[in-house]
Amino acid sequence: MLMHQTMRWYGPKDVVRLSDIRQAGCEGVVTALHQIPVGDVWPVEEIQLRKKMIEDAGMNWTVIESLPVSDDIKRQTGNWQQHIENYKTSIRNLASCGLKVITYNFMPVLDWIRTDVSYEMPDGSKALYFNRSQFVAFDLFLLKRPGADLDYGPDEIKKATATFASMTEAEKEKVFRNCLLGLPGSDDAFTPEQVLSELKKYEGIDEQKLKQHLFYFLEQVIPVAEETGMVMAIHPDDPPYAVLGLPRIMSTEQDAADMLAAVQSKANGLCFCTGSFGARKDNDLPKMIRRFADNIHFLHLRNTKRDEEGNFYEAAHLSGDADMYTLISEIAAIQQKRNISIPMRPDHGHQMLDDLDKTTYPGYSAIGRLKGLAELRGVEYAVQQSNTAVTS
Ligand code: DNO
Repeated sequence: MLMHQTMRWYGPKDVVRLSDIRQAGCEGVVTALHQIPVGDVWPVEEIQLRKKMIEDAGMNWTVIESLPVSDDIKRQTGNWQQHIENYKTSIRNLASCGLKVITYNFMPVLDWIRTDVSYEMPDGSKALYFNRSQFVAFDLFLLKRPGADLDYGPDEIKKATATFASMTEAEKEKVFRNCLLGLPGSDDAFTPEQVLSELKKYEGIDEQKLKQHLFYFLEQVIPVAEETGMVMAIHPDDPPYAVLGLPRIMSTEQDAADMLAAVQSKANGLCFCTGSFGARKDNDLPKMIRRFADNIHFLHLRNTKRDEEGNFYEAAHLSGDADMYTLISEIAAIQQKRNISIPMRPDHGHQMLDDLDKTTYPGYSAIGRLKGLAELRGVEYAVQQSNTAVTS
């Protein structure tokens, strides 16, 4: 039994077409109704419409990425109770259309963060990159977040000061823009004031409180998921630690264990992102896959290359710090034990070949992901064949 191979599709406006994804060998796509404001209900008609588009292209849609959780729910402010009710309705609507897995995250304000979305690799292809020192410089000198200096040690501040001094105005502007790409809700550029006001809304919410809010949310929605046959899959923090003074609570093995213990149900699960968890050296990925075997409902397979300074870039899928062969062998064992095919997608890909001239969502060009998928598929096939050889 092989993983269910998919790619993310951003909807009809995506430059990558459904036919491209199909030709890459995918059986399905994962997508979301990005046009619906966060917090609102996803109506059945719109879900059906999207589903038909995908089926007409010869693929299926079983995984949602993402049904977003509003910052109001994360903070328990404003319309949060209504948003939870709406979330439950959306789960019911999605289930009634035959969908199976809901991906979401509980990161405050920002989703993923990179300082560079076109980091040139030695062969001329481009990758996503997180430069720790540039990020600290962004926080201290571009955003000028009050109290930021208390979050970093003297060495780090010294290094960021030197980094900042060496940056041109154009570089500063680029880093500022890149760091805020994961700030959802608008295509317009954000001003430092706007960002600071979003951060301020989290004042008084520490890790423990944010965890309580996550657990409350799960207590509310997991019974609905159970009732309707849906499963929930939380995406880990990216990068996996606190940023900009915001708490982050899905970064480590312990975080995942706490969440699964808080609401015990098969429907309460993980989107196991090897790239996000893998950006931390202390996350033992094969061990985590074994430990959370029954609650992994979706896989993002990606590799990162870390250095001692806290920088990392997104390496090719089979390079980097994670041993993809071992990870896929662990996944194959879970699939066999659970007798299921877990949905996966090659997460991100390098911008390369003809895609260098196209503008796609950072990390989501067609050819780089196709290459990643082809490599991952090859590894899985080999793992499968050698397992069969051993058991026959
Ligand atoms: C980045 C993605 C994330 C992910 C969300 C899930 O490329 O992996 O944006 O979709 O965090 O809610």
